[in-house]
Amino acid sequence: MSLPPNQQLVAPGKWPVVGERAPREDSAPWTVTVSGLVNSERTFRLSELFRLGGGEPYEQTVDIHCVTRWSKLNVQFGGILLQSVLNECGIQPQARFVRMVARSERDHSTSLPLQDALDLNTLIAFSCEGKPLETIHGGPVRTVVSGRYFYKSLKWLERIELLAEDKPGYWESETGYHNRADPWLEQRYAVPNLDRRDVRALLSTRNFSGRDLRSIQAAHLDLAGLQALDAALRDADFRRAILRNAVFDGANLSNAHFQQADLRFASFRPTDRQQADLEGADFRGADLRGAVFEQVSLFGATFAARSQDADFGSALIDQTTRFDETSLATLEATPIQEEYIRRQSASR
Ligand SMILES: Nc1nc2c(c(=O)[nH]1)N[C@H]1C(S)=C(S)[C@@H](COP(=O)(O)O)O[C@H]1N2
Ligand SMILES: [Mo]
Repeated sequence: MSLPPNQQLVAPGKWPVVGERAPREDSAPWTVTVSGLVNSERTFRLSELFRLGGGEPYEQTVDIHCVTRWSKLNVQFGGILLQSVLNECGIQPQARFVRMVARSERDHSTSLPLQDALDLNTLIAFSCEGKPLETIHGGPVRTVVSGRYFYKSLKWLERIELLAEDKPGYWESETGYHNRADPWLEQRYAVPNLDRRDVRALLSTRNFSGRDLRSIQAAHLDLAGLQALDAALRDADFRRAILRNAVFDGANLSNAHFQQADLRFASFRPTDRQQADLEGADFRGADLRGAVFEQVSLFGATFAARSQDADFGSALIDQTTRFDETSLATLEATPIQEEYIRRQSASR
């Protein structure tokens, strides 16, 4: 079994839902349109699309790696290769990128270099483990790209465009997720350009509230009492930082690095605007005594050291650390983490 760096397995049978939960409501029959740099633009009804494969679905076993650090291995999808659909339409020589657009409220999209998409055997999937794909996981039709973080696999496929220039997708442009997304190289985030002087000034005020400070480097710093309400702090590096009494209410801390940080009496609660988000955050070796977690999402977060990495211990949690049931429920897919927290917070 092989897992890319800093991923953890979900419990057998679990498959977390990430991002949008349903397609756009639309009474028109489902079609998939191929447009852009193709010889003939085509709109396929689903039955036509399925038949392109020659009647038999193309079966592919895929390892799912979510950027928020959970993985699910050996999932069998059935469908038709993107290559087969594009062959049907004729690829023009100037085509360099393929963009997939969803039938969803926000016209969710993602893109890949065309050559990568073909080399990775991108699948247009309509079944999973021999059953029709569930709506919540992208049914009736989604793409599945093996060898990339799962945000490159689009749910509810409605449009495929071949382009000469890239048009980065929803997560890639809104959230700063890496456009290449290779899990083996941990390409989770593109590095944003924060002005170094601004950052230094902010660090000295210890007030991050409302700021966009994705991927900020704050390892080893003394930030006791930090105010970070509603701050955007995805991928922030707080390793070994002193964050005693820090207020992270409403902050987005997905994939933040808190290894060995001092988080005594820190708070992760909702604000009027939003709940705090700790998906994929890493708390190994952090001191969480007196810390409060209320209505936060903890999908993929790590508290208990995983067996494959001995470099950090587990988080220090005791009966003074408070997790509400809503927060603990989000760890359902990784019961090892949930059990660790329950055991430690019950201990004396
Ligand atoms: N249409 C659409 N596709 C999407 C997303 C989304 O929000 N909308 N989220 C992406 C992300 S981040 C992941 S991890 C996977 C999640 O798929 P799942 O919900 O079936 O696990 O879908 C990807 N495709
Ligand atoms: Mo994801």
